[in-house]
Amino acid sequence: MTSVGRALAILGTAAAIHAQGPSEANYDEAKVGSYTLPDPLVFANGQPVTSKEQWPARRAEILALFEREVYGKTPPARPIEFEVTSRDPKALGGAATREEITLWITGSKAGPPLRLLIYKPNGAARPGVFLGCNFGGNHAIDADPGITMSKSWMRPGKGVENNRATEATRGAEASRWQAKMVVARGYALATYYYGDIFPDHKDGRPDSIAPHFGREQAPDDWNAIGAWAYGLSRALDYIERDKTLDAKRVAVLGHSRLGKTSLWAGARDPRFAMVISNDSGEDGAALARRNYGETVARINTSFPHWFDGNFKRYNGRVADLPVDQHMLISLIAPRPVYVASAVEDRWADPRGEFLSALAADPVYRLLGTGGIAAKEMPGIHQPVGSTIGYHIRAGVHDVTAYDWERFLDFGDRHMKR
Ligand code: GTR
Repeated sequence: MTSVGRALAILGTAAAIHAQGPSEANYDEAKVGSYTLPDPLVFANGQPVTSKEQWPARRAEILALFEREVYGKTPPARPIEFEVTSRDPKALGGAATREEITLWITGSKAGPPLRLLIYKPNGAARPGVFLGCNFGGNHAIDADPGITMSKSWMRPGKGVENNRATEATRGAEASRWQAKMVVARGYALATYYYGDIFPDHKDGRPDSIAPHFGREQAPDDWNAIGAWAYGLSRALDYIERDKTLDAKRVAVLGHSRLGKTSLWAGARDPRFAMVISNDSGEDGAALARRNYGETVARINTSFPHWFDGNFKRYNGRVADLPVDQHMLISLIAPRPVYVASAVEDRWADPRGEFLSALAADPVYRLLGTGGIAAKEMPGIHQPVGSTIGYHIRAGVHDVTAYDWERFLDFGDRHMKR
């Protein structure tokens, strides 16, 4: 190898390490160590939960722990106001009707608005909906030139200049949204830009919806993930008002930090009929106690604005957490939940995502569902599950057509009218 070739190879390795996260992370299964998970089916006072009638009381305990120690407390919902700002009945080559709706979600028109984009399949009567936040602005989810460009603050990235999206980002995330596939399968697709609700940087809070709820920032106050999830519930309020959509069949989904968000939204708001986590990793689907990939200390350092103040107390002390992420999945029971991983997404700990889904199985069984219906982590492209679905696919941290096909199949199984 020439010296230039060697230098490039080294650079390539450095880039690969960066993509996976900082080098202090453990990627050695032999070094994961042992851990004991808190039991979702034992009350705080040590009494076991033995019947499904007892579950709501235990569920309330677990929800309160996640609110206090992890994601922060969400203020009570305020009524929405909205305005439909555009409508095109011949979108996506005539397959869908595209609508844009501005929602005010802070109880007045003072706070930052949420701009919802919906594609409704033409010819489908009251379709179910796949709803999730997007990373790049609504205009990035499809090349459709009729989508309004986001003017909100954006993290640096390709086609983003001075923290604003440029035309170059139109359709940039189309492969992650598969709008045509979703409507062809008879579902509506609804999404909003997460940065509208809480700009995703450590100083984003003053420009978020949070100050409009008038609370001082207490250690258990909500933060970015709580606010993004609140937006999902308000989008569901709107879907309930739109009688052309079936609000009883809404799947909430998200990728990565937005997968953490969809799990939290689905855990809090039982109106979501189904919940999907894609590559949500640390403090999403993956077990926090498993020392593999990203850690609690790392995430709280990189993203201090995602979780509440109390959560920082668990940096380097995960064994002291009164919850782990299988209990977050348990909060969704008995509603269907789907967890998706990718082999090369080691930072998110694919095995930890599976084991968390598996550890929620006893709750799903107690509530009379089929649970995960698997004992071992399946191989690549071998989806498993009954009421808890799981797959691991080849490739990197992303949302792909393969993932969407599985989500839609799962939707067909559980959200058929
Ligand atoms: C990473 C973060 C992950 C995941 C990811 C993403 O940097 O460490 O927890 O959320 O970002 O959202 O893409």
